[in-house]
Amino acid sequence: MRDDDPRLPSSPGFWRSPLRGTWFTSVLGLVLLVGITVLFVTGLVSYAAYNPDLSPVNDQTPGKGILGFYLFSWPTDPHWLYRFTQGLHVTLGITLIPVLLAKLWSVVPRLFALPPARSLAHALERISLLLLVGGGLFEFTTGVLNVQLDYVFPGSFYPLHFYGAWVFFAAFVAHAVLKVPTALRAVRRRQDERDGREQGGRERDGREQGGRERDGREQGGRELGGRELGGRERDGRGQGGREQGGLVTPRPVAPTVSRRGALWFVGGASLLLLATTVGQSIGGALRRTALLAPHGGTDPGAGPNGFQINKTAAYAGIDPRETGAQAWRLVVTGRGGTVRLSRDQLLRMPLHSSALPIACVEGWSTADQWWRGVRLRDLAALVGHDGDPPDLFVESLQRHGAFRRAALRANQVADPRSLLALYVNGEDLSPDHGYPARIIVPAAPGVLNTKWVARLTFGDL
Ligand SMILES: Nc1nc2c(c(=O)[nH]1)N[C@H]1C(S)=C(S)[C@@H](COP(=O)(O)O)O[C@H]1N2
Ligand SMILES: [Mo]
Repeated sequence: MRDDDPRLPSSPGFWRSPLRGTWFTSVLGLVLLVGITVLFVTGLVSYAAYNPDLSPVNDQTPGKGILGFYLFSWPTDPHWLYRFTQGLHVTLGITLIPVLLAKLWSVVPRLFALPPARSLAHALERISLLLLVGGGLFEFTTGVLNVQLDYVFPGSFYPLHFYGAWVFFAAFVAHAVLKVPTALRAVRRRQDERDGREQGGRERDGREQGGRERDGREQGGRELGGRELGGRERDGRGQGGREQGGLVTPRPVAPTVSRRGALWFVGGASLLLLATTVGQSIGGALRRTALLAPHGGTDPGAGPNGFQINKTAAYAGIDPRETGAQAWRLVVTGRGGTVRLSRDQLLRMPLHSSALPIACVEGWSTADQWWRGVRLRDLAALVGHDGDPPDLFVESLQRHGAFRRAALRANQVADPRSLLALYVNGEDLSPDHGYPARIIVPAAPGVLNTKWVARLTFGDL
């Protein structure tokens, strides 16, 4: 079996699109360089925002070990912080899907190239490519499935996505170190050519020869308009297919679209995804444009409680009899002892208002809502923590489900905007938004805003 038999994908002649080449791959690669770096950083930040180092219940990736070295105290300012970082993470991730796919398509001949390894160094390079391609597909797939299908990996999305991110990003950095110089050169050279062409006005002539086959060698290094390809070595060393790192086909079929046109197509697909996603993070009237948003189809209704609902009371198994005035008591514990408070007793405490959003890990968020309730630090003071409140462990009436408990950090408890909310937008909380009482904390991820709160324990986490 010869590796130049064009019937086999391992042969450069098997891949015949004239679009492939260093310039096309480089443009996509540079977009991904920036985009994936932002995804990695916002992803790590999202993980830190859960306070996983604070309490086992927040720690969705218990075996992370040194990968959690960077964890830090999530701030409470600006109050839209998580709304921004996670909206960016999810929206950007979805928007980059066409770029990722186009990039993989543009280098697919290299992925099939044989022999699998010519040397130890080559073997290592190909293993890193496997981690890169596999890791990239894995991260994008798990991310999209989690957002769209609502926790298809029960309890295990976080470790998968988190470990996957580290593996993927390590391979990504290695790849970038090797390829960025080439990519920058390819893109810059293309700019030189464009400048030269404008001056010389030689575009017309060049174009007439475009796509016409003179010999395989020349063709390999040629672009549709007959212009020289970005990655073509100036000194003319090597053959078309080789000098391009095997990207340029030695047997091009007639082009149906220019490289530039193909890029516009990829960019257009990205913009379409962006336009049908971003509304979920902006909210307001734009919510309705978020056709791809996971909860895009459900209408939260109108009125004060008419903003997005994640899990309904029915879904969480909250029995209305447990939340009534007779049955429900908030149990607050601290170093000074335990108090049990009815909703009426809470309403007689000093009430405060805060304008804060709900921002879910899935990327959607609400505009600021007006919450009214008792400050968490006032509740801490009630059970012996005056002045300097400690960490807080919150438990819901809910009996099953990952988000029925959460731990808040001392800085979150101390913030005067952090409330045990009883009202929203001037009305009692609706059952679905957590009646009789829920947590709301500035800048925090939605998971920390526990609904149907039953018990607060200050200190000793
Ligand atoms: N008890 C309980 N509280 C919870 C949840 C839950 O499943 N159970 N989900 C959390 C998540 S993931 C989010 S994004 C917010 C959503 O709040 P909302 O439904 O009022 O918009 O509630 C949080 N509080
Ligand atoms: Mo959420």
